[in-house]
Amino acid sequence: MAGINYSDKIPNNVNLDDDPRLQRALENWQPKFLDWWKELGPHNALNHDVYLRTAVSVEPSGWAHFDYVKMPEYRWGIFLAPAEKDRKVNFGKHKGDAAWQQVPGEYRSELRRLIVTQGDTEPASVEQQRKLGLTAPSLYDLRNLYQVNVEEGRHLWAMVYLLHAYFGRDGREEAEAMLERHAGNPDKPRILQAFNVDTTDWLSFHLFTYFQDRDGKFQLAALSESGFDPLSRTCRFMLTEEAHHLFVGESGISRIVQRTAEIMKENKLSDPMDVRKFGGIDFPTLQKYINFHYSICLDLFGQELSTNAATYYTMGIKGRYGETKIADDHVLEGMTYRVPGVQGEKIIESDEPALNAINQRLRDDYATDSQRGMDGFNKIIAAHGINFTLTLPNRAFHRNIGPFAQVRTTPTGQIITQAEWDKRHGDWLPTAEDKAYIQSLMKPVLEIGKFANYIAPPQRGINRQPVDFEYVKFH
Ligand code: BYC
Ligand code: FE
Ligand code: FE
Repeated sequence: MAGINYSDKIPNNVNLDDDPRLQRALENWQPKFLDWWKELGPHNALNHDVYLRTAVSVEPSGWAHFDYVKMPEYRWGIFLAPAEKDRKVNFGKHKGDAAWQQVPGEYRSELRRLIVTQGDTEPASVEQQRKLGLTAPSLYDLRNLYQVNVEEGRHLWAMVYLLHAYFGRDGREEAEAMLERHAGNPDKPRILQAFNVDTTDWLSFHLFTYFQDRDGKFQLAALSESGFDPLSRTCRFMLTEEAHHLFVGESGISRIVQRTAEIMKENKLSDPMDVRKFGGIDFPTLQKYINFHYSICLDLFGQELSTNAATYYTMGIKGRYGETKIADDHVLEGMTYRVPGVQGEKIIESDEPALNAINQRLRDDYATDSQRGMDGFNKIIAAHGINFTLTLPNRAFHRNIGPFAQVRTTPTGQIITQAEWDKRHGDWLPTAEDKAYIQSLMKPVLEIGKFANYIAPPQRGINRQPVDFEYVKFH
């Protein structure tokens, strides 16, 4: 197992030294990546010293090293999880064959498309979050933002490596295009819609890392089942980084909920909206933001019935979540899966071919995982003796992809008319006024150990450092 080579220009554990052509191609792309980082990475932050972790090993035990780093000097590199001996293709029509170390010619375009779509989201998220550093609620949170940003940059490297190493000339072209599409650019937008929305405030940031990075977790998990072994191995290592992003989101929302609950309890508030008088984020507004972020993330799983997904599965290039742990034949011919849809004025469920329901199954797994954290938030509220329950909206609510894009529904999944939607959507999604209120709270708090009033301090610091540690130093 090759260790990580940090003496190289591009740190890696793939023996880049042995492949001078590939090394040159990547060294050619590297300055373009850095130019992109300087232009569209974290705003005005090139010179900060940030207490960041860097991978020193890909083994599950102790891969992290912590130190102050200026972000443009972060050691972005190429890290694959260790190869699994005699790994097989575990599903689809090649089930039982040896996993592929090269791209099977007949699946080239599908694999490239999946890798490009995955890769495109990574720099997109950095672009979406680039202004947040101006309004951080604390140094601790600022450091977490930057950690997430540099790792999303590394995730781009992971996909660009695959494109360069396995897709020849068109792979190199796709790698260039990753730096040409931009989040929210009307002419050259990012591929998936949820990656074109600006992340304008820290409530949205924490919901982004809770909901949108969780799509990353599930998509990466499905790709890590791939019969194309280099994709599997790179996704497996990416998942270890993803876990931190999800921690940032879940703990961030918990801390906001905690603070709101404290404000309500201390001031004996019965009307939750009164929290605004004390500068907190009231639960009804939080619920609207949850409705927004969750619904746009459900779209990221594609159509409820997808022949693309069936094809990827049968080819053996994208599996299901926890594929090898599922007790079935992993071929799915003739099997069915329950899929929601619309019939007239009603939301119905029907049994559909399991192969066509691969996207839906992943979305269901995602929904279950999303609910788990919500239960935790509700426990915090209940522990303060407050009667309020945060919920995930119905899967039909505010959708843009799949059968539910045709209808308007309430958050509980009642189909309503367009006229009623026009009248009521402000009860369910953030209004201009809600956004203005949240924006009014976004004042930077950069004193060591201090936190903005709308968010509780974390229980502990990063890497056993105290909460009042100087996580970011400015110059
Ligand atoms: N937006 O058959 P369907 C992350 C298109 S997040 C726009 O269901 P498929 C991260 C679709 O392309 C993880 N278009 O599609 C998180 C298709 O077009 P064609 C990102 C959409 O291919 C936070 C048509 O509609 N990774 O890592 O089965 C921070 C039919 O749909 C959308 C991946 O997504 C949409 N939402 O499913 C940083 C994994 N949905 O063929 C990073 C790779 C569908 O008619 N991607 N369409 O022209 C995939 O697996 C698939 O591309 C999708 C779509 C699951 C996204
Ligand atoms: Fe990522
Ligand atoms: Fe992430």
